[in-house]
Amino acid sequence: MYLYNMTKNLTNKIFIREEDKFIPMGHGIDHEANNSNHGKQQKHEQHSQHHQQQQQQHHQQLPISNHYNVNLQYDSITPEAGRQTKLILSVTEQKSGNPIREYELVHDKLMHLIIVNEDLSYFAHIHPTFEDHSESFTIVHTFPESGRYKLWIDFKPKGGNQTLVAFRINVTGHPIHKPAALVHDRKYTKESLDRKYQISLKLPEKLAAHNDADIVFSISDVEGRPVTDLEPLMGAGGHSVIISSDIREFLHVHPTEEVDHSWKGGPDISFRSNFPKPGLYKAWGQFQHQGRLVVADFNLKVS
Ligand SMILES: [Cu+2]
Repeated sequence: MYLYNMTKNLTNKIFIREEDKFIPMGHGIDHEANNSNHGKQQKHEQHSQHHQQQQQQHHQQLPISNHYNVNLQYDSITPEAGRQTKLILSVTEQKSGNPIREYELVHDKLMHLIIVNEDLSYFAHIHPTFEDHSESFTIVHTFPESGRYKLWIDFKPKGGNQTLVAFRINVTGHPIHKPAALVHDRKYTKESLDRKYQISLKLPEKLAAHNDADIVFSISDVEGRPVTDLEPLMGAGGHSVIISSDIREFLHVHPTEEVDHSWKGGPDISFRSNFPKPGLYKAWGQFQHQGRLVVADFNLKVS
């Protein structure tokens, strides 16, 4: 089902952008509060390079009446690399066209926004803010390079269905991003982006599409000592987002185990995933330790 955005240009500076595709829950993503297969998810942000995740679950296709339209507007009209772009997101009930003004928390946030570029070399997970008495969420974001980006927005209207919507946008300016194809590098131990941790990924012997697979992130310090006092991130032991190399499939994965606020854990955090099709994917794992966000990414091949 395709949504589209209208141009509602009140100031001549705000322009509603093309929409991509409405993704019914259960198609590539899943979110559900009480799915036995996942526990939680988390999200976090880091400045200048945000990362976050969510979880995936299995959902039924929603009745059409419960679908929503989402408008993405941005200011300036042409997002430019290295410059702040204000993103404005508003949600309306598809049938009535009424704006949605109340939302439920999903993983501790009212709305999650994940941004990647075309080759998945850039990843951000940020949380637009909802102003009281407002009809829209806003966030200011700076795209690092020009090129094509894809945005996924995840939210749950009060009493409604958790919804994931994707948009594509083009960013102009410099530097110009030079896309590099994702490769199956078989590197399953990496340093975190801040180089303070070592993260290993343990995979089943065979990752096959349409089968549940437990993927396990194991977090150690730089000397290889296992970290056993990870903290909850977005109400979970960690978060993982997995996106296919063609940037069509998006999985929000939550750990298989739930945690409360006093939780300390690690070094292993397990996520149950179900890949919708064979191919190459990139997986980001996000964790929190001593108040710091720990992020690493891996490339996975699914047969
Ligand atoms: Cu989020």
